[in-house]
Amino acid sequence: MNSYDALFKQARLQLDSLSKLSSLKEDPLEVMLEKNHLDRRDFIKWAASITAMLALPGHFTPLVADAVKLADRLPLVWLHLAECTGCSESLIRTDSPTIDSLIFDYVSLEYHETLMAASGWQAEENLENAIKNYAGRYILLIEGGVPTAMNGQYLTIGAQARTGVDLLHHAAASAAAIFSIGTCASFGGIQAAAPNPTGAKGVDKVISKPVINVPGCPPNAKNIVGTLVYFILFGTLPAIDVYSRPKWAYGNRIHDNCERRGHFDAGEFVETFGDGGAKEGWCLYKQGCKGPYTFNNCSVERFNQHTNWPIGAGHGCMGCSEPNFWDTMGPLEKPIDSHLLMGLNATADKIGTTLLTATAIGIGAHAVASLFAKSNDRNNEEEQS
Ligand code: FSX
Ligand code: SF4
Ligand code: F3S
Repeated sequence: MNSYDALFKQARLQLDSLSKLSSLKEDPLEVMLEKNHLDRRDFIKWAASITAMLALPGHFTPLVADAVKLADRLPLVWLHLAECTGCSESLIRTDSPTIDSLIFDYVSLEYHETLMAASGWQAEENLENAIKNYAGRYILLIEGGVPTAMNGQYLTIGAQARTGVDLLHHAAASAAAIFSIGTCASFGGIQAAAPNPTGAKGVDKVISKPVINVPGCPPNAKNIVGTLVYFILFGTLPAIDVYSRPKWAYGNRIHDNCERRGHFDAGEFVETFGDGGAKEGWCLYKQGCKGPYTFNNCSVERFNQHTNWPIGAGHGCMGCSEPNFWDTMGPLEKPIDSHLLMGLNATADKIGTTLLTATAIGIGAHAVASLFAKSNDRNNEEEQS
């Protein structure tokens, strides 16, 4: 049996056991799609694109479709901590409902501070009921960093003024799976930028259970939905990289799949925003693009119903899915200091051949990787002290 056969079997067993649970929604998915003028063909096309995105072979498409239909069996709890709500916006703000956003109507979202109708005591009661009634079964999604200084007092929520860190521990204790949605929940985000007065941290630095990080400021809606579908499909967490990001989404560098890469290799750079090179769509490296040091799938999946993405719109990547990017990727519109990157910037002026470029970028990426490793070591030391 090859590994895909084993995965296929695992998914079939998982879906069979999910189908025995009762639905938490009134209408099946088909009815919801119909109400939004989407037909079965749209849905299957979408399921095929999710299957490809998860790096699964095409014959998994019917299983992915079944997994989505069974998404109404799993309750979701979504906590907001220190952040701007951009992650939720990324998912739901579209001019017409997409299947990605509809899936979040279809799952049983038991608690989400910005989407639920309830407020005040009623909202707090909803959260407690979800935690109690679905213990061991709900998926916990966290948006936002966790302020830990002053016993977490920098963030209090609700009438009882519970701290974010306390709510997180409480909700995480009985969760079946925990996803950190966005760079804030994954790595602390802008709140954790130096000097980090609130002691903001990523979720996995605060709780001891396994956490899947889905970073990006904000993350692509497709990466949020794909992570959810993967868990429903297999009942397990996906293969992850060193920063606990799913490899299917964060396994490649922006630079490797960038539409401007040919211009980088040819030494054709935008020298100032709005110049002739900018009009020709040349490489944004000299305008501070951090695509060579950033792992994400934006160039392939794009944003806003696949219309565009930062580099397509004419601005460099800011490295928003990397740990500590506010501190390590600045200045945002200039190349990282040459002393840091061992001469990559000097080389960019002279290059014209792919070989030289690839070598230079290899050195640069390695230098940044070591920088992150050092900065992570520093964080760990701080935590232990
Ligand atoms: Fe904002 Fe989310 Fe950035 Fe953070 O996205 S878009 S500050 S990652 O937590 O709301
Ligand atoms: Fe694309 Fe940025 Fe790489 Fe240039 S440096 S090819 S704009 S990712
Ligand atoms: Fe972020 Fe760069 Fe993508 S800034 S959205 S990782 S192109």
